[in-house]
Amino acid sequence: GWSHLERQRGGLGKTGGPGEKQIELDRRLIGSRVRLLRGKLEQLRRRRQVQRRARVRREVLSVSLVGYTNAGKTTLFNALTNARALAADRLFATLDTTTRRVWVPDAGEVVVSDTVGFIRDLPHTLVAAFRATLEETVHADVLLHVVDAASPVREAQTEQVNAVLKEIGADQVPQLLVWNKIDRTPLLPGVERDECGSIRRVRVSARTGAGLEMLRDAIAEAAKRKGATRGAAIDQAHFLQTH
Ligand SMILES: Nc1nc2c(ncn2[C@@H]2O[C@H](COP(=O)(O)OP(=O)(O)OP(=O)(O)O)[C@@H](O)[C@H]2O)c(=O)[nH]1
Ligand SMILES: [Mg+2]
Repeated sequence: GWSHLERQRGGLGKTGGPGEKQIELDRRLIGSRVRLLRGKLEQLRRRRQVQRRARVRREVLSVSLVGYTNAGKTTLFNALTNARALAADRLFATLDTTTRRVWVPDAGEVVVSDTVGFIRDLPHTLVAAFRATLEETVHADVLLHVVDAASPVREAQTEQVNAVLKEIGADQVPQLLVWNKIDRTPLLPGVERDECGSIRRVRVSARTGAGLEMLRDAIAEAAKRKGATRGAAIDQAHFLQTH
């Protein structure tokens, strides 16, 4: 309340009148209140963000496009999501993460993110800025690692990207290799699986659209796997509660 106003009245001030003192005191009180509220609001905002992210992670598959710069991530992002993000034949055409929700048949809603490209020997000052934009990558359910299949150094670029992923702690996120730009190679669109039947690589052309249906199917498969894991986690929780 403002009862302190009464107590302060009576001319305690040596310089200036009592009113001036009072204004100063009020300012301090209001200042600390504002600081407290700001802190609380910030706390709430963070909590909301965390909850939203958890919700997003639980209910929809999140897919991040990663890869060497100029591999065609943004072109593929646009092709998959019907977005119109800037794709250009220059280094670092994309400087921040862009996210779109898309509906994939058999998978439901999927959140797809385009990210900045990786490059060899990135200047240290840039590394920090890039790390921040790539932070979300760590939380993705699946990484689509886009490779320029027409590049003579595609293997080295792939390794480079994997090294950066490891650096940012995203090397444990399930990865799907996407060999892009096959229109500039003799390669045909297709899906390659490992001994366990898991999809290892999809060959596509983001430009012509070749292989994109297979890529969508691959994403749907990943979504089903996530759903299965989620089901298992729920069973586990139920088991722990009732026994
Ligand atoms: N021929 C061919 N060119 C492609 C294909 N996909 C992308 N490109 C071209 O490759 C260049 C780079 O494409 P982007 O989509 O901007 O590449 P990015 O990986 O997003 O690049 P950064 O954002 O700089 O990391 C552009 O000129 C695209 O038109 C493809 O499938 N075939
Ligand atoms: Mg881009």
